[in-house]
Amino acid sequence: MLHQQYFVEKEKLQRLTERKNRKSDFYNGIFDRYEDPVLTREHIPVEWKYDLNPETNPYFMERLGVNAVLNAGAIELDGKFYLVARIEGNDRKSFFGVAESETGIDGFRFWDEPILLPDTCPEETNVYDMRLTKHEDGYIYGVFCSESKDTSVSDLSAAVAAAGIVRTKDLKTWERLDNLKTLRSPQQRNVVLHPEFVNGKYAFYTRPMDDFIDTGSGGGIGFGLCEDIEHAVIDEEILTSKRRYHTITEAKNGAGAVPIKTEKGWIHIAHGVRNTAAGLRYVIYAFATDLNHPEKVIAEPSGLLIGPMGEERVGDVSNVVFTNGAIARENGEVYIYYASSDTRMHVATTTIDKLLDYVFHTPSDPLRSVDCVKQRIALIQKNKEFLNQ
Ligand code: M1P
Repeated sequence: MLHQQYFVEKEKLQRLTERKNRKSDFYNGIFDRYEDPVLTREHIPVEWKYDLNPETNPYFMERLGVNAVLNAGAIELDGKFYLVARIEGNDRKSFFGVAESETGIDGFRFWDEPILLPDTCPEETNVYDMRLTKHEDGYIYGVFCSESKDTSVSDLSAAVAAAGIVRTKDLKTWERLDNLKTLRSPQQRNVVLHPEFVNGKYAFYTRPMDDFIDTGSGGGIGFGLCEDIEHAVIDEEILTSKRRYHTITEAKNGAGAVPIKTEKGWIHIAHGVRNTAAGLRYVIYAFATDLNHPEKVIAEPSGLLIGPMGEERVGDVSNVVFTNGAIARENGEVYIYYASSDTRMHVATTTIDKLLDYVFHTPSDPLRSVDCVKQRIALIQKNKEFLNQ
């Protein structure tokens, strides 16, 4: 007989997935925030955590707990919203699971089982942060971080990050391709595949790094081309959005969602990191690149688009918001999925029109306090003139 608590846990999960999510009263005219997260560890099916047999689990104990659900890739297929979330077990290892929803703001349910990726890299210890690209070649590609122990040094926590690549047509059957090789960067994380060919080649946004945590000499988000997606090799990486002193990207930055194509350019939603006395602070920012040269930045508004607020500020890695998935619909709606503090997933909604207005009409960062004050006084004076008309 099933343990009584099984029904209690099932009922809790049912209530959670049926709960309607509402816009919060947050306002900035750019995007809407929502009252509830869209995916949390509480969304994990009971069968993924408990052994239901009372003979082998008499106390109905969690056998394989889940610590966090975060950093999800996102895609729309046949009008439904899909997230491929990073699920971190209590054992610190991450894996991927597909959750689907009709609305994109609530009702996300995980499929029956997590994704079992083809095991082609024996040295790979951890996988996380998949970006999903609907490529014009007809495949859906998943590019994720493939992490292995760095055996060349004695430090137990030393690791090597590389970009793993899988592809699918239905999010069910996954084919693993070779990890991306970047000949001039020893480590890679936050790699995103561009949805179109560029000069007949596959194009990747990269994040050149000297080290697992520090980007070192890596100057920002990179961009490189490769001929063969099945054995992807990038020789030269050129810089797109650069890190800058005393900005939100000073410590590092990285590509986030797959860029959104608009009539005025590609809109990128990325993350920027700065250091503080309380540790690294991660925020989300946006910029636009040229339609024909997706590596060339043509607009970069000042500062952050989304910063951690309220309860978002606290979690396993506090003071972090991070995105690796957004859905832009035919009707112009945009759903930006972001994780807070490496713990849970949220959605922010906006439109292509609003994002374009934001990216092209928000002033850029003048990089010095005195010039920032001048920028603000110019706005105030313009408003005075307008009000006195
Ligand atoms: O802990 C915050 C984020 O740290 C990493 O991002 P980056 O490579 O820019 O430092 C990633 O590991 C990410 O998963 C994590 O959310």
